[in-house]
Amino acid sequence: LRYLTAGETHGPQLTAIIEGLPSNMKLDFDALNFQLQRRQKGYGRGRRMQIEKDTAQIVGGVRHGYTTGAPVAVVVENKDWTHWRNIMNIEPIEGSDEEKRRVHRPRPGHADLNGGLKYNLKDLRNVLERSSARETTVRVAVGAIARQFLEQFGIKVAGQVIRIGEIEAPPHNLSIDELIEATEASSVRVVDKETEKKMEAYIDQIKQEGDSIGGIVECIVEGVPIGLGSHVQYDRKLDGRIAQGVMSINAFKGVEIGIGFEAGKLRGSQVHDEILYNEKDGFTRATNRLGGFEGGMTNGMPIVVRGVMKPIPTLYKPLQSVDIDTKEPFTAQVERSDACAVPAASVVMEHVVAWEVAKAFLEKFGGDSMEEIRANYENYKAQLERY
Ligand code: EPS
Repeated sequence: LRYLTAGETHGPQLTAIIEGLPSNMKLDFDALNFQLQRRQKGYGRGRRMQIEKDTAQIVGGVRHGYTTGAPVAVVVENKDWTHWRNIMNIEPIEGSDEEKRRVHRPRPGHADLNGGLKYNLKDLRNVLERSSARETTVRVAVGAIARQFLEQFGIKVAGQVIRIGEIEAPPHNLSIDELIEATEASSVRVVDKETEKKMEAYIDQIKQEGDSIGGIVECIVEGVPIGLGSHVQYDRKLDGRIAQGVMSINAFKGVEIGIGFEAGKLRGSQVHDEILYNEKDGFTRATNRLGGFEGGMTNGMPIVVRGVMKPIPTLYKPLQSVDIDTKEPFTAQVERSDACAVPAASVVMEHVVAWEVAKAFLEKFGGDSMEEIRANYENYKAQLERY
């Protein structure tokens, strides 16, 4: 299972091609678009989200609502493109004002300068258009398909915001369904209403000061069978692959599984999850500090992943930089940005994690049709019971 994406933030569309999905998988188009809408929400988003109405068009690999086993092609239009037609035109245009609109002032924290130097591009728009977090739209579309696949095997994915800047959400012990319901009803994807109010006020303050703010998000995957991923080779360790996926989300600077960095402060006896057994559930764990992983394999406990997002670097409050033409210093001035995109990033992370889990699931139970995969899965479950 693999996919590639293409498309620019102000180009006509974002495109993804997914290869390796089985045949006979029912696709719920409304559920797919619901995930795209979730990504667009969140307190602290900028004006761009009022322009976009993200919907996925499937343009290959699906017929009468079911996958055929052929590559699935997904397209999401950029409504904002109509305002950028000339600047983003693919063919050269006569009398183009493109030179005047050239971006030559790199923003600290963005891909602008590194990308310009590396690809030898003197218009930094050619870098920023692709490095924009707009691309996460189509990654959510892809992940939403993976999520639907997982749901057919009783696997559920949830996400929540743990921190925005100085404000931390208190712990809770909701079930995954309750968590999904509570975060869905929150503007900042937290359970606690008091925290939600504090976070909103905090984001307002940050915005007013011309600044931006990041945070920490968590993803939980429940219903995962024991044994996804493998200890035998570095690139088969599923926790490692999830970490790569999460780090690849725009602006993410760190990942942890389970108690993560806390493990460096505690003793072995305080970290490891004791093994229990009962007739009904088989082998279980007393706790889940290791976030569902031992030896790069799932252990049947929920997968718990956290990621930290840095504040968005496009600031109203200018930072010092250097013009690539004149080599003179300047302070960047911008027009449009998200003061906080942490709630949206939480939705993105759910889908990035769902993708990695679906991929590992297909590697273990792989088959060309849903029927074949289901038979392999049932067979493995029976084997676990007999063990
Ligand atoms: C982004 C900048 C903003 C965000 C964008 C990511 O876009 P624009 O430059 O058009 O105002 O709104 O996010 C999205 C478009 C999106 O769909 O999430 C950036 O520089 O990364």
